[in-house]
Amino acid sequence: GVKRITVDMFDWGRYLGDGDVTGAPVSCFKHVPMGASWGGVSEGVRVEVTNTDSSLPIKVYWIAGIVKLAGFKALMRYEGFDSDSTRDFWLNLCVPDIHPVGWCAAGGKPLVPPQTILHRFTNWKSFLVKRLTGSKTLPPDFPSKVQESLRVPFKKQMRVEVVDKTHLCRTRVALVEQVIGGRLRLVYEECDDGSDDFWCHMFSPLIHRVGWSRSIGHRFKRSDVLKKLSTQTDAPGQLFAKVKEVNQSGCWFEDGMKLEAIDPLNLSAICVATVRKVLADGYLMIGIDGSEAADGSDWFCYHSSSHSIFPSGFCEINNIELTPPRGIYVQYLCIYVRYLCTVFMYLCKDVPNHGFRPGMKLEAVDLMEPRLVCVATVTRIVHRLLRIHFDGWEDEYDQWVDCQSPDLYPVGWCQLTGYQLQPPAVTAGDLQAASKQKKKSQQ
Ligand code: MLZ
Repeated sequence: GVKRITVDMFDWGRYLGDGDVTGAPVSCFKHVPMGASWGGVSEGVRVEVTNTDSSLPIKVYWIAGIVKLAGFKALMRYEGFDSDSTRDFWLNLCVPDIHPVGWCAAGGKPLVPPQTILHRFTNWKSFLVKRLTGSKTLPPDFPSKVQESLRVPFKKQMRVEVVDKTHLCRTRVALVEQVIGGRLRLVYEECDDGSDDFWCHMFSPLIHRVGWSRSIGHRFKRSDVLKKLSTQTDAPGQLFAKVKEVNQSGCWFEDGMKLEAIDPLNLSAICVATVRKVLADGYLMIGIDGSEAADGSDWFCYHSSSHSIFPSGFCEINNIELTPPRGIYVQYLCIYVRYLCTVFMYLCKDVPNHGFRPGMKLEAVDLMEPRLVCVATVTRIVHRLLRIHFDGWEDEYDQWVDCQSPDLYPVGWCQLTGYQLQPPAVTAGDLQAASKQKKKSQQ
């Protein structure tokens, strides 16, 4: 069985250790702070950081180089330690007080060698000149760029339309109650105690400007709130993620067409599904075969360009277990299948050079409980589709997620934004092993 253990502070550094485990690079995540401008950060880059290996009564700095990168976090080694790794330390490169080389000199800050290696050299100045010549550092505006990229345009009290988590087929108006690192806590309107909330990223396909449902013909729960508070405003349309424009002339989706879709209620499964209703602007209402409520209350909306729907045959071609429809056998319409394949083969080819590799660690939202951002691993990659495993949890919790999902974050994102990170679940087996280990080390 899996049990959740509360850990005060999860330590990514210790978890990654000094082995081969890697974190997915920040450049894999275009929606995160610095995601589009991480290019210059690599192993070997030198920065000026607080020197914690000093007994001086004032704050002093020293130069350190990146030994290994894992998301926002870097394993650092003070200059002068060379191949000695005993004082290596992990650092989040986007937290304040990390500076490009030259910052101390420019601002008159003391650059003092660590005490442990003070005896190794006599002329530290010439040592530094020799070491730093030709080495790389961060761009001078790195810290200000980080601050700028942490800004979020969504504000508290803004109104949005969001999927109704109890009726996926419709949306409701909700108010932004909290903003952390681009993730929004939304509270449905007409919910007085604030308990009926929903977490999602500001670029999530589940949120829209107020008025969106009506404009495309999506079901909507009207709220009977008569008067908006003067503090509340509709979030401006340009804040929301844009969908691809689609050309609906000629062959297009029609009611009854079959396809394969990630089950929104069980993201570890790709299922046989049916187009139930074609809405405007390229949106589709989809039903998972065999699990549909008679009134259509479990249909859900995917845009036709969504990377969570696939042509019939996608799973077979890619050796993914397809969840067949529950209930009676359904005869599929081959003529549609062929047509859909043509449309989708084009979409499937649209595989960005995302950079994810199996085994990479990251911080991922558990979309079944979207408040939770968890320690996770990429375990499979099918074109642009990633299988995300939550460390310590059984495989049935796994989720299929598109490589550009705004619900995936690099190692260190929670620390950077102040979001709480869910550590790996600890199993009874782990605990036994840990206690054996402890006994062994005490002997
Ligand atoms: N309520 C659930 C949460 C599971 C979260 C898993 N995240 C990967 C439980 O505690 O079992």
